[in-house]
Amino acid sequence: MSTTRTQVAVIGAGPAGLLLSWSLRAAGIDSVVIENRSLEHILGRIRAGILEQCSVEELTRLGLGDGIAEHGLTHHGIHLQFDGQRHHVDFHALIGRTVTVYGQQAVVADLVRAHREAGSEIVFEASDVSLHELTTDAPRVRYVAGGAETELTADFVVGADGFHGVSRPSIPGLTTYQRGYPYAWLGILADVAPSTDELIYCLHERGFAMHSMRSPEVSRLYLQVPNDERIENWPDARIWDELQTRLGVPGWTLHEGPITDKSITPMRSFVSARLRHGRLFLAGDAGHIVPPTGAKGLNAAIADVTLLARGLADHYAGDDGRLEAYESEALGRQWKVQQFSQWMTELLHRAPADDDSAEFQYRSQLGRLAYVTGSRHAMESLAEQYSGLPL
Ligand code: RFL
Ligand code: PHB
Repeated sequence: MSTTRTQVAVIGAGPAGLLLSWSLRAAGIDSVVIENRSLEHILGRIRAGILEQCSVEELTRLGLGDGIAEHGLTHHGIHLQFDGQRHHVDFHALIGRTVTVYGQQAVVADLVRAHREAGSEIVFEASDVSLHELTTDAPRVRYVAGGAETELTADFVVGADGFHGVSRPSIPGLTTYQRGYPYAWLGILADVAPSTDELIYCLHERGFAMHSMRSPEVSRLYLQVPNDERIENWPDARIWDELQTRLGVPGWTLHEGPITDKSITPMRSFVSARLRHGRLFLAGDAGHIVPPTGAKGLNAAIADVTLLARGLADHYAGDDGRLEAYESEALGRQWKVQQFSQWMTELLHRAPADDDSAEFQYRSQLGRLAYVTGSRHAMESLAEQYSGLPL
């Protein structure tokens, strides 16, 4: 077994791990990123689409803003559609803030390019990753890469290995809080110009639908489907028919095009009661998951990493205050994000027909949507939360 050393061992090369390692490099701190999948796999993953204003500012501050400036689409608000009518909520007019459409895939590609140019150490296709001696001041990570077993000793280990990673299960006796939802999202990417200027979130009698986008040439659309739905039941023509039905309003056309990707994602709210165990810190989806309706998962990962990078930089400068505060600050922020994501989700999804309060809930949701789109205070609150809490 070979042995090696770094200051911070980062588990996972998703947006959280790659950004943390990049931030640490900017602060003169060494790190090694250990990822169990291949580079091609992480570059091919299609996920989030919306960056909050603070996320854009943080990425730009770290020298990662060129792609966003060139290809990001600045949106001043969103459309909320219900009862066959579309209402625009103008965040910029309400509170002077915006969001940016820029795919997580592009964020990851920008990070990989920057790391490559800087010569960062990222180990891909590492297997058997395990964490050891986390409550000592010399925690270790063992893994196998290229057939060789390595033990990496560090000052700190950061678990940025997503919901299914090894880091969170390495915390003994951990309490977690969670809830599931009785529906899932069927998402497609299509080679067709978006039919809308800004995102449409729609509650229809037949369920939620959303029109998002990736670029002026590529649309991203979602449909609420039952939890146990199989993708084989959704040939392309059925997907477009259902999108036409749910999103259609008089005088507007949803343009169809070739579907290049389709997948079904279950929904979950999840928070780990702890984000720290000795010298292990959790960041991003490793510590919490939100349903995607509020567009918060990627942004929460960026927020965690921003807080953690500040704490680690201060630690190496001799001040542990912000590192000690990381867990409570990140969790405090996360619970605000959780309640918003849950609120958006329950506002816009149709309860399943076998729920005997489904019809009551639907009408109550329509009332809530009518209130939100009719009240400046409610729209300001939505705008403030959707465009992102300050970092
Ligand atoms: P990731 O992206 O899951 O990365 C974790 C990395 O760790 C690796 N890994 C391991 N590495 C080493 N050893 C192990 N044992 C490992 N186990 C796992 C994995 O291979 C992976 O590379 O977590 P991270 O970095 O915390 O980032 C979180 C975001 O990916 C996630 O929150 C968002 O994608 C959520 N999300 C959205 N967030 C937004 O902010 N805005 C959105 O519009 C938005 N839309 C979405 C979404 C997520 C979706 N899905 C598919 C879950 C839409 C969808 C459909
Ligand atoms: C996306 O474009 O993939 C997207 C946008 C907004 C959401 C979720 C996903 O709330």
